[in-house]
Amino acid sequence: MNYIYLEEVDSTNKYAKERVHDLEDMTVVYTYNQTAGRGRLNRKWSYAGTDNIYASIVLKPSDRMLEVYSNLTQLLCLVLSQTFEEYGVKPKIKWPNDIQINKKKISGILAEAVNDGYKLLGLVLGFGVNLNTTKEFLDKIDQPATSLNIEIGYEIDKEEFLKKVLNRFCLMYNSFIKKGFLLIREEYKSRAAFLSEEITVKVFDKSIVGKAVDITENGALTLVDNDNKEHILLIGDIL
Ligand code: BT5
Repeated sequence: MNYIYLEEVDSTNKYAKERVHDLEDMTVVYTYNQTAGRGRLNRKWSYAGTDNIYASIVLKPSDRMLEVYSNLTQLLCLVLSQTFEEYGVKPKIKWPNDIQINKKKISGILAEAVNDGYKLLGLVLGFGVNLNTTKEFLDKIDQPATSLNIEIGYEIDKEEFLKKVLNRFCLMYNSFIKKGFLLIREEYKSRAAFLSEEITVKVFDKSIVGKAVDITENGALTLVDNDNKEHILLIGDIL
């Protein structure tokens, strides 16, 4: 892995996307001062202070987009969950891209692809993790949120946490690209929040209500609505 540390940046994802041509495969861009962090669909990732993680992994697996690349978010969700577990907590994955502890968001992932026509220039897998922050900060977020220090009661070494995540990711990455989501399906499902629960999923401007029954071989969420109709969702937000 190559490391690029930035003293301050607006967004590590934006930085990596703009320089994707020049960055090598398996490069991590990270900072402890991210001034304009981004979430999905133009949402924001709020800055929790210098003792938290703001990082983006640049990947260049091939020059065309394959379906398995869209599952890399889920691989990183699992890797982050397993890392949290090393600290004795029980994280849950809120499909498709959040990690929660005690039903509060502690980490989010933003996966983006950079293309030139049909050519894939690279993938940027960004993640933010709240490791050391305050209740005052978390209370200002517009959904329940938490931080590892608050969950376990002591300060977390951010460099060590980041290294653990990247080591785990590297160990699984090559076989994941070959074997796909199936490689981690059971591990992912065992940590998935909401399975067998009644939920509402927002897909763009449409809402679907139903029971979450499964995560498919491709990492899609299967929902069965009240008319017994099955919906297989590749994107969306569980409300
Ligand atoms: C995400 O989007 O959760 C993806 C977040 C990715 C952030 C990383 S940081 C490094 C890299 N560079 C970037 O610019 N971004 C990536 P989404 O699922 O859309 O969730 C966004 C929502 O999460 C917001 O609307 C808030 O409700 C909530 N949120 C924002 N900041 C938070 C925080 N620090 N902790 C917990 N929740 C937060």
